[in-house]
Amino acid sequence: DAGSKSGRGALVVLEGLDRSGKSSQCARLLSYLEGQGCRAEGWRFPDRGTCVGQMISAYLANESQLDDRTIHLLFSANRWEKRALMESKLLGGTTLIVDRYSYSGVAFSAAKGLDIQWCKAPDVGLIAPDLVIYLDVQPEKAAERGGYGGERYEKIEFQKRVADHYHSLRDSTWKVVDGSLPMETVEEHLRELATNCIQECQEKPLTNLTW
Ligand code: 2DT
Ligand code: MG
Repeated sequence: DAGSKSGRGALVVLEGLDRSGKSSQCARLLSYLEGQGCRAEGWRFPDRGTCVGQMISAYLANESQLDDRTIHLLFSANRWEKRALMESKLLGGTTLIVDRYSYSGVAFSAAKGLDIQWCKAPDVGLIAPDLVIYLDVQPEKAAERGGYGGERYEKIEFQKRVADHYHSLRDSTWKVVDGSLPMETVEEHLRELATNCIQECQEKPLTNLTW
């Protein structure tokens, strides 16, 4: 019974290319955890509901143009504006299942040619995830899945460069799950990974992202 004790919640992040199945799996994982009596919320970045998020959303829809570094900093600011709420939720015992985080920030901007260290810097001090699940799907396979929605970045050549950068960001908190497996199999893996993580981090203090 994950999360029934009084410890803090876990910060669980799902990462992967567009059409890798993140959003569906986040929703499935969330309803599973809730069904287990675990206090959990689903979050996503960019959070398009804030003022900064609306600027990001217009940029992604090609309704506005922004300099590459400017949009990078807006994505980071969009996480910073949620940091305090994130911390209070986690300390209050709520687990957060988050669809994209700082790794998307770095991988997508670095795929444009920006310096990786420069890309990482503004996210130093955000809350470090307890678990990062990378849904691994070949860019070609992801593109086949009903195509892309037409937002900026939803192009196969670009997604291939993003995949390379994701690869170089992997560290010990990452678990790579084969996202081309049947949806139910992926779901099973995620349930197990998340449940273990929630149990293990209850007594651990929150830490900050240092890269
Ligand atoms: P969604 O399709 O998941 O809404 O993402 N992105 C996302 C960045 O370039 N930097 C970031 O920091 C984040 C969180 C990935 C919209 C697109 O925004 C990209 C896809
Ligand atoms: Mg998208």
